[in-house]
Order: sequence, then structure tokens, then C-alpha cells
Amino acid sequence: MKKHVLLYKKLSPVLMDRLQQQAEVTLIDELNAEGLQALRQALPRAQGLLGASLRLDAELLDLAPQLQAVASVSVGVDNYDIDYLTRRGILLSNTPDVLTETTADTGFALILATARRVVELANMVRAGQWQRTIGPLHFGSDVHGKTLGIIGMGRIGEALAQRGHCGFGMPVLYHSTRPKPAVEQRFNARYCSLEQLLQEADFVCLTLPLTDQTQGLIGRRELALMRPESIFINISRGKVVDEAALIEALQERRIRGAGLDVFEREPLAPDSRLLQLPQVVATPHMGSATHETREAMARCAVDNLLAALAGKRPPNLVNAQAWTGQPG
Ligand code: 8YV
Repeated sequence: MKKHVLLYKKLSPVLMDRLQQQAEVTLIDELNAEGLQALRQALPRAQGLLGASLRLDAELLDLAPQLQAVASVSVGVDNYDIDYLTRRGILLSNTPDVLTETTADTGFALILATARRVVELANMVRAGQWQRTIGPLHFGSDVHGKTLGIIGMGRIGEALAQRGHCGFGMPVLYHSTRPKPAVEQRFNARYCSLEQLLQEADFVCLTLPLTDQTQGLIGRRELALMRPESIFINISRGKVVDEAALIEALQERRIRGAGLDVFEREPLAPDSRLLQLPQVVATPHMGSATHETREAMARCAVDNLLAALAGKRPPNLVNAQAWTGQPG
């Protein structure tokens, strides 16, 4: 008897075919009001869920009494009530590793775009305002040789350190839950306190998960430790930062600029004050958004889900405490 899977993120034909061979699949095309209603109506029959960018809380999952596994097409798991899932014995999996390099590329794209004012100057050319050789008014700042500060030394933080050290000759500072000697050896990185990193780094980059401990980590006090020529980069989660305090620091030119791929509320409101600041490069949470990487993530999520529904431990299990080793 095929198990029932509720899909709230479209899969490629190849992956959809693979899933349908082994499960009865219901697809929610779009997470608009109609789609959410259809999802709620389908939850009572679902043994498996696969998707991303939807808050799965107790209120919603109480509608799914048969649920055995949730496969997130993401590395971040802040959209999930992990304690609730574990209490119910529901296996949550995610897709680490496959998106590491692509997301670190995005981080470096924001470092370069913000430091060299790429978006601002490209828009000037597109608007036909390039009338003469550009001068100091349009100069950006160097990246090579500057100090790269990384807050959160996980897979993505390490990949960012590699880019900075190997590619741009940047001294690397990092702050993390604990020192990582291997990273220090590979990239000549130096572990330091959050305060020291904020004071010394030319680029302050957030690459850490959103948890109860990291929410609001970067607020007014922390931003005040940064230097006027330093640049703030966020490719983690918007809620790690007090966005109003960041806007103030930018408006008062207490920091030079910001490259942001994530925001407190997404999509970012068109009237956000961030979008009125030319020294801000804002991108639409595109960290892992390449054809290759999103297909690899979806493939990883399908592998995780099919393993869980077959009573096997998913390769990327998030809540190990929920694993009893008994077939579902
Ligand atoms: C996307 C991400 O939001 O993996 C994550 O945690 O933030 C990004 O890759 C996610 O993959 C949604 O599809």
C-alpha cells in the first residue's frame, strides 16, 4: 500500500516521477490562500510532507494524525517546531551540504557587489547617466586583502572563509559556538569574540542558523561596534538582525553598506526603508537559488522522505531523538 505524500513545492518531472512510483502524491501548486486551504484539507491523509518556506507548527500539524516524516528542501529548519515533531515521533530531514558552495558564492557576490557598488553603478549606466569617466563620488572600496569576519563557522561559513582566504588574500576572523582548529589551520583563521570581530572586520558576514539563541543577535549595541568603513552581509536569516537598528546605522553612516539576502519579513516590502538606501544591495533570498543546486536539494529531500517512509533512517535527519529504529 503506497503511502500518501503531500508536496508543497513543485518537483522536476524526473523527481516527481520517482516519488510517484513509490508514493501517492498530492501537489499543492502554490502556497496562496487557496493552496493553504487545500493543504489543510489534505493533511489528514498525509504520511509524508515535502517542501519549504512554510511554517509548520502544532496548529497545522495537529491536522495530520498519520504524519511520519517531513522533508524540508532547505538547510535552515527554523520553520519547524522541532520539539513538537520529536514528541510525535515525526522525522524531520533537511538538505545540508548540497547547497553549501552555492550559498557561499551568493555571500561573496554580495561582498563584491556591496563593496564595489555594482548594482548602484550598473543602474546608473542603464539609466543613461554615465556621462564621463567616473570619479571619487562613484568609487567603491577594495575587497582583496581586507579582513573578512564570519559569524557562524558551519559549512557555509567555512566555504566563505575559503573564498576569502584562497581567492582574495583576506585575513579571516570568526566567531562561533566554539573554536574550530581545522578551519584555523586551513584558512589561517582566527577565533575571536563577537565584539572583537565587529570592531576589527571590514566585512561582517552572518552565516549562522536562526535559533532562540541567535534571534536578534545583531542589534543596536553590536552594530555600534562596527566601523564607518565596514560592510554588513547577511545570508543567514533576517531575524538574526534588528532590521530597524541596521537601517539606522546605515542612514547615520555608522557603517558603509549592507548586502542582504534575507529579511525580518519576506518578501521584503516594496516600501522598506532599506530599499531607499543606495548603499544597500538587497536580493530575494536567492542563497541557494541556482538550477543545479535547487535540483540537488530537491533530490536530497526526496531521498530523505522515501527512506523515512520505508522505515529507514533518513540520510539527513534533523531530530535524531525522534528516530526509534522501528519501521514506520
Ligand atoms: C531557501 C534556505 O530558502 O536552505 C535554506 O535554509 O534558506 C534557502 O536555500 C530554501 O532552500 C527554500 O527553498
